[in-house]
Amino acid sequence: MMPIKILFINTFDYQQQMKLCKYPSLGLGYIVSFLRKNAGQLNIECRIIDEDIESQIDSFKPDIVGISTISQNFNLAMSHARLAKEKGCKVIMGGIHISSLPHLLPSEADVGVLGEGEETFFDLVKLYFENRDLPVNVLSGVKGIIFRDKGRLV
Ligand code: B12
Repeated sequence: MMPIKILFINTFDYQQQMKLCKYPSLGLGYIVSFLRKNAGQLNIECRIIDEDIESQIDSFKPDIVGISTISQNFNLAMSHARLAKEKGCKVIMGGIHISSLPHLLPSEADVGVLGEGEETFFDLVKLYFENRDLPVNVLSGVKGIIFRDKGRLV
C-alpha cells in the first residue's frame, strides 16, 4: 500500500526573525506523534520542515501539506500554501492565526483547522485515505474546521 505522505511546514521567516527564536514546533510535534500512535493500518509518512520549502516538496512529493502559522508570518505561510497548491498537494493550515481569524483562510488552502489539531488532522487524514481527496461533501462532516464550498466559507 502506497503511504500517504504528509509534509508539515513550521513557518519561519528567516528574513525577519532571529534564528535564536527558532525551535522545533511543539504543536507539529504533538500532531505527528498522535498520527504515529494512532495510524494503525494507515501507512503514513511524515516530515516536518521550516526551510527549502520548494525543493522539499519536489523531493518528498507529499499528498498533504500541513502549514503551521502565527499572525507574524502569515504572509509567508500563504506563499507556502500557494506553492504547495501549484504542485498539486492538499493544503491544510493550522495554528493560532487561523484559529483566531478563520475567515482569513486563503483560497490556496483547502482546509483550516481550528484549535488543537491532533484529532481533527487525524480525521482529515483518514478521510483522505478513503477518498484520495478531500471533497466538500466529505469535509462537511468534520468538526473543528473551516473550508470553502463554491467560494463560501463554511
Ligand atoms: C511556546 C511559545 C513559543 C516558543 C515555541 C517553542 C516550541 N518548541 O514550539 C518560542 C519561544 C519559540 C516562540 C516563538 C515565537 N512566538 Co510564540 N508562543 C508560545 C506559546 C506560549 C505557546 C505555544 C505552544 O507551544 N503551544 C502548545 C502547542 C502544543 O500548541 P500550538 O503550538 O498552538 O499547536 C496546536 C494548535 O495550534 C494546532 N496547530 C498548530 N499548527 C498547526 C498546523 C496544522 C496543519 C494543524 C492541522 C494544526 C496546527 O495543533 C497543535 C496541537 O494541538 C504561545 C501562546 C499560547 N498560549 O499559545 C505563544 C505565541 C504563539 N507566540 C507568539 C509570537 C508572537 C512568537 C514570536 C513571533 C516571538 C518573536 N518576536 O520572535 C516567535 C515566532 C516563532 C515562529 N514560529 O515564527 C504569539 C503569536 C501571536 C499571533 N497572533 O499569532 C503567541 C500567541 C503569544 C502571544 N499571545 O502573543 N513562541
